[in-house]
Amino acid sequence: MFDKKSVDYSLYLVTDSGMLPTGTSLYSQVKAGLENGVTLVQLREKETDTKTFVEEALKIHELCQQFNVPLIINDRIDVALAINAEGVHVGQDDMPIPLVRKLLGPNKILGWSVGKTSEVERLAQWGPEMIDYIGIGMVFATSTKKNPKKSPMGPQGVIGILNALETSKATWCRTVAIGGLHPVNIERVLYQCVSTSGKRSLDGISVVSDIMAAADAAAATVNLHTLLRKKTFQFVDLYLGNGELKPEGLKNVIEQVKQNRPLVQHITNKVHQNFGANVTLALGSSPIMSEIKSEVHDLARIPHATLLLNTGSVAPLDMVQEAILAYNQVGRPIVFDPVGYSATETRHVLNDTLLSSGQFTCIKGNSSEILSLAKLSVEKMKGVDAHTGTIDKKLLERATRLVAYQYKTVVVCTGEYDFIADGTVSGQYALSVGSRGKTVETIPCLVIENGPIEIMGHITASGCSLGSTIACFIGGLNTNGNLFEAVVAAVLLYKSAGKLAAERCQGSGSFYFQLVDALYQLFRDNKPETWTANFQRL
Ligand code: 3NM
Ligand code: MG
Repeated sequence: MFDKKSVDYSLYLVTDSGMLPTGTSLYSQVKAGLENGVTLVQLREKETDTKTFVEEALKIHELCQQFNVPLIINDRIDVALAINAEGVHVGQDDMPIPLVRKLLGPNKILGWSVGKTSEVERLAQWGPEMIDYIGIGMVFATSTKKNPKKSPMGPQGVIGILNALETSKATWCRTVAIGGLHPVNIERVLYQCVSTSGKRSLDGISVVSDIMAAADAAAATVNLHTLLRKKTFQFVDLYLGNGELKPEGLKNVIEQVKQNRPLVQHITNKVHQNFGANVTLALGSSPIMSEIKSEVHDLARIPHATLLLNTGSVAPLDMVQEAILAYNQVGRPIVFDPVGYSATETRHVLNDTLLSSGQFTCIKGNSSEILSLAKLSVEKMKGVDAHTGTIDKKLLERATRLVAYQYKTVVVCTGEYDFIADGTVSGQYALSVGSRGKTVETIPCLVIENGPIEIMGHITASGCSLGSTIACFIGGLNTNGNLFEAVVAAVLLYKSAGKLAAERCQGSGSFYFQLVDALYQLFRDNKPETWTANFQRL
């Protein structure tokens, strides 16, 4: 007997006969899926006439029953009732939900396509008798859905929907993500899409083309099934600890950088290019300021290659996205610096697009940028500079933690106080259950207090070059080197060098050169015990 309370939403196949490879059929593709781990099927045939639809539905229903898998019918409530399918899925422009439920009765599954938090509020008002699950989308751009009325929401949009379900107490409602999901991005989606409270993660993923258009649907399904059962996303070939810092850690980081001499590809703004290259050289590393799309995969494969992506002025979007893909594919680090995030609508959209294009190892921003990313900003940014109001340390700590947790990355928030939080949660993810106690409040976080270095603000690209420094240190680690340790070492060294340079300089011009000298010297000496910057755990 079918019980809708115990449905497994983890791998939800939605059909489309319009994309079948030659030699396959709707039936054969669905069968291959069911034999290899599909847990739920939706018949979604937009172009088929009613007679054929019913015939197909009967055959597919019989097939699904052999595997004890429920069959959902898209949109056609009449067809669902006629063949006694287990449920119906409708979109925002289809029959109103209360009417669908009235026709279906209480025991059938009713699914709804959702893209906005206001839609979540409505389903919460209807209560648990109405919607059983939602398809959250579209996550990424897809050519499967013709003329979509919405744009891709990215993993951060999915988190917004999960949060809305919690806020409106729709605890019964199950969730799957849909739209442009493929093995290249599924781990990242499952990893990042945890509600901010840590209590809820996706119950599954829904795919059309990844299985329906696959030449080998069985292999495609096995691949998806494996990703869903994996528990760890090792997105970078480093140790994703839990904020661990060993006594010799900082010194060790620099030793590794000296030995490995990382290649740091900078995709960065024009003002930063020259200074960033010199800072990189001062830290025993090799800069390359390449914005050539066709070489990113070759560069990413060079041992210890690391990408610094600074959005102050940007290379063509497709080039940058290819670079993100290239570094992600080979598990090499990406440091992201969202310069002027939310200063203008254009920058906001651009940075969000890039943030949803890959998994970043570290995000570094000034306090305004991190506050905006955390959606805790009180004022709109003026240009690309950090805000100048009074410093609310609790708010900055909260913002740093939030961004780290939501993007599952290490975040550096710079200013008079620097905050560093590690939201990578050891790369762990799980369906449904959220983060198993790892929350915004409990992830590792520390503050570095080194006093203001006022003259830093009188030269260009001093913040951007902290990005270069972090990239050199992360990139220089051995395989399984400690990511958090490298980021902390980079910020401490950079701040200490800034202090030293400020004492030695005579003005902003000589500060510029003194800063390179101080970085060179502190790196070469490698005596963290002499650095002026210190951290405190929070
Ligand atoms: N619904 P693919 S996106 C059927 O956003 C459907 O509601 C979407 O196809 C939504 O896995 C989508 O091939 C198509 O990208 C998903
Ligand atoms: Mg529809």
